[in-house]
Amino acid sequence: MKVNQAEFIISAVKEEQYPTDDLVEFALAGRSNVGKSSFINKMIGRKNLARTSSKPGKTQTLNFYKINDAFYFVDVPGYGFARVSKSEREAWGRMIETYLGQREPLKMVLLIVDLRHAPSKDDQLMYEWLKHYDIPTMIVATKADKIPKGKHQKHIKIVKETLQVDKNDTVVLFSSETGLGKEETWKQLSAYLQPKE
Ligand SMILES: Nc1nc2c(ncn2[C@@H]2O[C@H](COP(=O)(O)OP(=O)(O)OP(=O)(O)O)[C@@H](O)[C@H]2O)c(=O)[nH]1
Ligand SMILES: [Mg+2]
Repeated sequence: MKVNQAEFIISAVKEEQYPTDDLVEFALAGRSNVGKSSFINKMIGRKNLARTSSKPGKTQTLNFYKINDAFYFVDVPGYGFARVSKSEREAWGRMIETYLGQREPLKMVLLIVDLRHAPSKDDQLMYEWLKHYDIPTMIVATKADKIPKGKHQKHIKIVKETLQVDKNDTVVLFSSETGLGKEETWKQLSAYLQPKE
């Protein structure tokens, strides 16, 4: 996939703010600080269009990035960030459920997990939730550059077993540092980007 154009469109917290041009959307979900925003930047070849931070909790709103005037990446705030109040967590839950559960242009959720560690309880709950609502999901195991190549498959196996990944769901090994997995991910996404008949 050649990305010629990428622009930030809006930070949304409620439905009225979502884009209305009816383009396909791919959402990035995952634990806070796992590398969702970095994933977007690597995929589109831009250093810092999606804001990243070494401190968790950087992305707090649904951030819509329009790519090639053809589709959106939607950066979803991460979960599992300890320093938030109960009411903030509830507001987060409502925002995410409304978007992921009801958004018609949303074609696929990319659940980003950290290849170094077994998926957390929250990762498991998120995957189960996505499966329960029949939302097409792909697993992206990122930060692969932090694990020696010889151990990649062992870690992928732990990811698959811990999440009990459906055999029809793709699991991609990824690194926002090296670009590993970028082409494979584009291949998966391009299935949803065929021109309309
Ligand atoms: N080595 C390495 N570091 C990464 C990778 N992806 C992300 N990081 C680092 O992890 C930290 C968090 O990355 P972000 O992309 O901001 O994470 P996020 O999931 O968007 O975080 P929130 O917005 O807080 O939910 C940053 O310091 C990144 O540089 C990767 O593939 N390899
Ligand atoms: Mg982020």
